[in-house]
Amino acid sequence: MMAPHHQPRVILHLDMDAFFAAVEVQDNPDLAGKPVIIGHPGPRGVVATCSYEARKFGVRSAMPSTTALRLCPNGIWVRGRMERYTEISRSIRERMRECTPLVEPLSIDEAFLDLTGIVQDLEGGAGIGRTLKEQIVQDHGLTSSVGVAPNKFLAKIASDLEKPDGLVLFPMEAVQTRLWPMAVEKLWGVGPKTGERLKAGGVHRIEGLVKRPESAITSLVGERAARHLRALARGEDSRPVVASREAKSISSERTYETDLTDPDDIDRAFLARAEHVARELRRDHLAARTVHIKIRTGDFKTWTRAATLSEPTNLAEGIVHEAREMYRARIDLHGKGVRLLGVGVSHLVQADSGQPSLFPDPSEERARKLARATDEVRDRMGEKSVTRARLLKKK
Ligand code: TTP
Ligand code: MG
Repeated sequence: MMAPHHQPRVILHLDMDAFFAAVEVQDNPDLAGKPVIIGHPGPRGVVATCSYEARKFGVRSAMPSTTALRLCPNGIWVRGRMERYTEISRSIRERMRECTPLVEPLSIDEAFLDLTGIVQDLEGGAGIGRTLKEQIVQDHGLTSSVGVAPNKFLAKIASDLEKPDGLVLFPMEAVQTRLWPMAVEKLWGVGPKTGERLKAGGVHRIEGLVKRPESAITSLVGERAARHLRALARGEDSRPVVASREAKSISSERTYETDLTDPDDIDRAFLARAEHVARELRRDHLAARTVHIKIRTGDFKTWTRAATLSEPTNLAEGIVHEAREMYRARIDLHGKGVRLLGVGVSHLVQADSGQPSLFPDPSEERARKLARATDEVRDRMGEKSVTRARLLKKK
């Protein structure tokens, strides 16, 4: 049942504390109380996360390992074990789904739950939060932090307020006292650029967005962003909690007038389909865990293959890499040409958590920036305006 619109909602956000590091400590008690850093300490490595003991030295997620080594020379480095974290993440999600079917995972260690109609008020939501936290301790020995509020934005702000092991209720009345003093960067959608522009205009704290006249904010960041940010600053956010779209899929296929036989043409065809799918994903703020391909030859024989990525992506690069790999290694056309070629994705997850990627790497960051830039141009100039050089190149 959908709740009537006027009924205040009860939204819960849960985020695990120092997730990867806490799992390693749990699985190896020798590490307890020590500065544990997850990542590879080599010159090109980055920190995935670290224990709170290591944070005291200034070590942070996404920091170059060389910096972390300098800040915390006695840190204990542990290679990440993604399968283990995924396994625990799934089990926690199951616990969440015992509370409500409306669970929206944001990343491997956080999710929103819509408890409207299941509990009466925020207090009731906090009760569920307490139970969930206890269950996760019992199941896995891990602590988490929970925020309960009338919407997603405030719930996420709240879960961060008393980390680790926090449980914070954030009613509308707390907006002035607890939200307004925060730095503008705390708002969803304020990246470094927007942050700079706001600060250059003298808006440092969230309060400034509300207290200044709307026209002043519009002149700094444009009309759309101004409206969006001012609503958040007032504590308003009407986005619904959307149950995980793991069942949904997106695909793109094309039939060719003459069968493709040249490996370069086939490579290009994969890229074109992957670009299409990646763009759809980004448009819906989704990322995919599984890539599918479909190939049909002139004699109507059809092959389908699927593979799961180590982490979700919405970039053409990641999708096409996996697609070509499956084609090369797992399909043998016996010399026949390709009549139809399709690329699809499934196991979709929300991509707009504002969190940098797990194990970020520079080439992926570049690809992400490029995708963002071409999306922007296409939004303004139309779908056909930007095409990868690789697509046009005719050998
Ligand atoms: P976070 O929830 O951002 O961090 P955390 O759980 O380690 O610590 P906190 O107590 O502050 O919530 O991210 C969850 C996991 O995702 C984290 O344990 C490791 C991974 N991660 C990366 O691999 N790279 C990153 O840049 C970030 C931010 C997280
Ligand atoms: Mg976390």
